Amino acid sequence: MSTLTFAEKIAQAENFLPINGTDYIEFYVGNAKQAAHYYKTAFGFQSVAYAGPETGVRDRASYVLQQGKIRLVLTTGLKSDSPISEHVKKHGDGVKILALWVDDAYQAFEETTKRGGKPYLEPVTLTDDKGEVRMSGIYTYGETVHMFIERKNYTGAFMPGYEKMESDYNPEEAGLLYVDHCVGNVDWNRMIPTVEWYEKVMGFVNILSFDDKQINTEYSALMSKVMSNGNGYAKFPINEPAEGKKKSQVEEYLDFYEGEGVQHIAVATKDIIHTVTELKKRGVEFLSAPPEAYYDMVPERVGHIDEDIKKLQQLGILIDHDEEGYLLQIFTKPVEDRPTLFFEIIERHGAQSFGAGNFKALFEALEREQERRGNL
Ligand code: TYF
Ligand code: FE
Repeated sequence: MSTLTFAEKIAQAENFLPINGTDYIEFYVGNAKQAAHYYKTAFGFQSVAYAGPETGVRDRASYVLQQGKIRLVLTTGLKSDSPISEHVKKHGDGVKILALWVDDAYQAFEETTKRGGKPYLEPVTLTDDKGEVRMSGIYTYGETVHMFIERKNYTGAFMPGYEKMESDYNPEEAGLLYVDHCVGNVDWNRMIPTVEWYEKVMGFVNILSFDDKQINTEYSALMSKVMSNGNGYAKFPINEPAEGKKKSQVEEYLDFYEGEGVQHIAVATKDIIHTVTELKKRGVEFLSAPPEAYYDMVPERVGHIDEDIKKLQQLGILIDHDEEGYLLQIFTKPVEDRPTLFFEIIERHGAQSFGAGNFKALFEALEREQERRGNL
């Protein structure tokens, strides 16, 4: 076991790519209008901006939603030959862009491409009467992209090309605050090269690792390494399937996404009991709760927590801890018909880890779903 704290580990990252946080996450979907309605209704996101035919964009429609600091962009292609439609045809609805807020989008492109990053978008400067946004982008795993977004003095709703969107339909927020981490599933034997890519191209460091011996329930074998930038504002765990008794959950994802991609987005809340109660009321489906015995063990396994364990149990919220504190987390079922992307809701009380103590209970719940889908 390493004796370094998380803060000491991330301090070892290089800083040629200063990142201030997640700028937005863009999904390519089959019907952005309906997807936006779902994220507003079910998750409590608010309408912010729109781009599409009405605003002079001919090939796509994009809805920008926000809750706390989390910005989602839901984009659909308007013609079958659009790269967006091609992406949806292959992968189904999924994450195309993990956009990072940087100080300098031109420098970010220069620094990452000279270290081997594959260009997606050469640096551009977008301007309108609200100011200037600069952006560039490189590919990461699969067809997924990291966009680098530099916001100088921009005062518009989102960025040039988008118009502020006012809606008469504004369901209340559910307490989601910021993106905690985004996990990628990569192919067999691709975890190490992907980790090395984040080290070399992005200057990230590996802060945690789980091998298949730690994460091997009856079936759900996988390996995982968490990559972080130097201030911990960008954390990307990378999963690879591992050989188990039956099909790994990561393999199920790869089969249905038809390639590597984003597996889950973890969003933080300060009141997980309120947030999960709200989300359930609005129809968000979560993985089933672990058995009674799991909650009986909590005082012994985790020690004192501020929340009422009975309430956590009723909602199926999981509890874990590390040297620095504890965390509460719960996972939705996939939010598409393909068993691909899902969400994690997380509340941290000091703990900077990812819930390894919950892996057995969590992966058994995941396997119950895999079984129901006939993919075990
Ligand atoms: O991000 C993480 O590492 C945790 C645990 O398929 C996890 O949320 C890892 C793999 C997985 C689901 C959750
Ligand atoms: Fe997670």
